[in-house]
Amino acid sequence: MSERLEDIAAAIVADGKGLLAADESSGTIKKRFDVIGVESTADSRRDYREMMFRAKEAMTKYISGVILYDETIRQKAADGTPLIDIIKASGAIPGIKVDLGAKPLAGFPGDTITEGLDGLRERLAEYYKLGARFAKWRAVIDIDIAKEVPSATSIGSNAHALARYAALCQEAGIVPIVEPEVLMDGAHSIDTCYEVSKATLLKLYGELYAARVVLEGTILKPNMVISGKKSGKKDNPEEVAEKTIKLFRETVPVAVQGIAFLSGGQDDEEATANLNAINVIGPHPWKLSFSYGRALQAAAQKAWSGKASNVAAGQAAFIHRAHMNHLAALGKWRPALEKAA
Ligand code: 5MM
Repeated sequence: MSERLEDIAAAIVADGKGLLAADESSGTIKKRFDVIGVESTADSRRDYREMMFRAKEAMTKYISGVILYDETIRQKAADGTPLIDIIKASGAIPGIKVDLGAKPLAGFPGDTITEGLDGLRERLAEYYKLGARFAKWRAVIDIDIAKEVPSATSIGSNAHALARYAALCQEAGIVPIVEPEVLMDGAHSIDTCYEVSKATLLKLYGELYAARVVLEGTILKPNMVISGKKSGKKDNPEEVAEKTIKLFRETVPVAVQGIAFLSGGQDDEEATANLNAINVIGPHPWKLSFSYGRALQAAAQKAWSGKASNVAAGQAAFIHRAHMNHLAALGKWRPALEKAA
């Protein structure tokens, strides 16, 4: 495939395709495995991810690329085949999480700053040799208005780090997935989410411009505009779609190659319904697709539950969610398709 950044980015958001975010760090995957009663070991993590990467229908028809964690990009399948080769053989593009996590921002209680810029140039060169053609960096912006979270300093520092990361990626021939996640964990309203997301994206694109990042060779991985979980409010997909698109029209340059949403803790079907509603009100200047972690994997984890005898069931659950999100990326999903399956 072409090595041009623009072409790689375009392939990531090819019609009806999206990313599988399988880049849970060891701490996060342990939490996921705890829920299904599976011990998190190098082998269990390998078996679980191999199960997904070998789900042929999902990987060839619905998934354009996989975001990997450092351990996974170096791991071999049970039969000795490097996992990255299984991904490539299906036609999907391997990607890599390169941030080193969100840490408390000194002087700003409740805010975080994502770290990992030191030595990033060298790490990117190694990941390129290993076969990664895109990368991901996640900035985490929490909302707690009473505590003045997020601060302008947090938004500014995270946007600056994202821009430095993106420039280093492009220098290395790697497409940066730029993920400024405004969390949906708080008690805030959908309109507060819109305001904070707007301040974040405006700052982000200012920093990307200043860092001379070529937007055509980038993908934005944003949150949707949605009420905080603790607000107790479930927004209807049409409202989420209308407010999310309004936000992007006001902040995201048309030059950006594509937008691939995170699911952020939405239920599986909710994440699909919202993505579908967003595409139904198109056409839009960008492709709008998915880069889901939890919303693509939760059902598969449950069906698998760590048993070799459940691999086919785990793959079926993963294929189903990937298929539903493929349809949503095209604006062709219907609730009845869930029940039919
Ligand atoms: C898959 O989870 C990713 C890694 O999380 P940690 O660094 O906390 O282990 C995460 O960045 C993910 O790629 C995005 O948040 C999207 O995942 P969701 O589950 O929100 O769709």
